[in-house]
Amino acid sequence: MDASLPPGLLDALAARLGPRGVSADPADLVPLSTDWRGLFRGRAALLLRPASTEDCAEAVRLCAEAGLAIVPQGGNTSMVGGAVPDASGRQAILSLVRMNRIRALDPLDMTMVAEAGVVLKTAQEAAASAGCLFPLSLGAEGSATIGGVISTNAGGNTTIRYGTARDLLLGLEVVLADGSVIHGLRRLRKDNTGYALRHLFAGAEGTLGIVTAAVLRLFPAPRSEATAFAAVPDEAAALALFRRFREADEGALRAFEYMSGEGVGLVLRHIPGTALPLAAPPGHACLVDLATSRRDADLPAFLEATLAEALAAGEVTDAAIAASAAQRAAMWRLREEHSEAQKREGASVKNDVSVPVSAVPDLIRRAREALSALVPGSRPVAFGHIGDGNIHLNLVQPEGADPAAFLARSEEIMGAVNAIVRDLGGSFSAEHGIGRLKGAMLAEWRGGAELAAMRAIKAALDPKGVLNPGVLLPRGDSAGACC
Ligand code: FAD
Ligand code: 2HG
Ligand code: ZN
Repeated sequence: MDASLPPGLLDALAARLGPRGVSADPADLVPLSTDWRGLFRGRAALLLRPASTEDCAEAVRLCAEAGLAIVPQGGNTSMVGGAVPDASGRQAILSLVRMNRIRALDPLDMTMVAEAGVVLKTAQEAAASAGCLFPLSLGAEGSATIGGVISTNAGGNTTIRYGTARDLLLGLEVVLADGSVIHGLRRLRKDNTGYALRHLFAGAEGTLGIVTAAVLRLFPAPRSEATAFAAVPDEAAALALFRRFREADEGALRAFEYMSGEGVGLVLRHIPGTALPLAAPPGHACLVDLATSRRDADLPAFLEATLAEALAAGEVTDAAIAASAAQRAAMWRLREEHSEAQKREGASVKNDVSVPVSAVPDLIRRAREALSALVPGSRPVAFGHIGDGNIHLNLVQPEGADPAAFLARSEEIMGAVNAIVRDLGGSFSAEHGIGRLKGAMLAEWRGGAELAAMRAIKAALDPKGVLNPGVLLPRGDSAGACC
């Protein structure tokens, strides 16, 4: 146990949360104190694991009273170090993993009430078993939690059709920084009763409150699906292909993802069991994913006909259509394993940026040139949600280079991409958020009245600075002096 813990706090927490609810054991604390990318290695004072909203509220109240800061954590898959403590040893991790019940699911209301610790994939499966769809989907869905995806307003692969996590949120239960609870689990489609507080907590990264449960929107389950992996000549052709499908049947498009040849190559090299469904490695590729709940739809025929048109127009050079669910899953693996493959290749610097959709080809071309000139021998890997204008413009270290020396240039690398993004009217963080990584960028890009409004909201809801200090708002911007 850390000697700097306020006297009596551990006993009070243990009395309330029980033996499974509190740990000061380094074997529990250490793995949860490092982020998925290995960029932030913190030191936690305690691990709190409440099993109910009431216990969570009481734990927050006790910590706030004792002046111990709290870092909410779900699956710890944050790409920006938002869910890990700093190195002070004076922050407690509050993990929601024991709050993992689906409280209700109503196929007529088309809603699900899920606790914050429910894993995203479990939520998808629960919806499917009731003949419904919970559409949020991302590579980390086997670990990411409902509380985490709401708190980061996660996007992922289906945003073009269903929006981000915020768009899927009807109601929210939240523990505030003083331990009081907003009981907002309303299953209403229409509810104009004052400020839409749920939208404030979505994307707040645990700095305004702790999400304990949510009412999520469901959709009809698809009756027909069709997926293709297509080689395209360049980024402009990828966008033209996206436009072609959108114009042909926007309602059928579930996902449309872009991958550069470099990224696909890394997946094939590092991820066992992956294989290219095309005759030759593509310079650029798209994954086209269609789904509908219509009874009369023949999506495979529509996919084939539209790809044939694209082939004739020179937008596609080769394509494979999945003939089974296994083939569809194999095509998706080529996309979803991009992050893991890059991790196995060595150090990489990530740029999760967005620009107006029309500017994507310009963004990728200019960033590739700038990055190759900045770090000779490095490998730009562009991939992502092209239909949202959200491209992950990652830079993988030169082969054989020292990872630490390469990562030491992160700011310079992110700065080079951000300069282009700014010129194109884009955003420096499209879906991963701010976390501990991008607070300075937030101050630079959203300064003035926008940042002042954010500070005012933080000061109003968390005057002592108990919740996730050092995350989202840069240090010095938290209202209180908790840590
Ligand atoms: P954590 O990482 O545990 O936490 C994320 C943030 O939310 C932290 O600031 C944390 O303090 C806060 N938080 C967590 N739970 C709560 C809660 N209950 N109440 C209040 N605050 C809370 N993101 C995308 O948007 N799109 C993608 O396509 C995508 N793909 C990914 C692929 C991989 C392989 C990985 C590792 C990550 C990916 N991410 C993606 C990033 C990540 O944001 C998401 O995985 C997810 O939203 C995080 O959920 P989590 O439960 O792991 O949250
Ligand atoms: C994705 O779209 C995620 O796969 C992760 O947002 C992106 O690893 C990354 O940079
Ligand atoms: Zn993404």
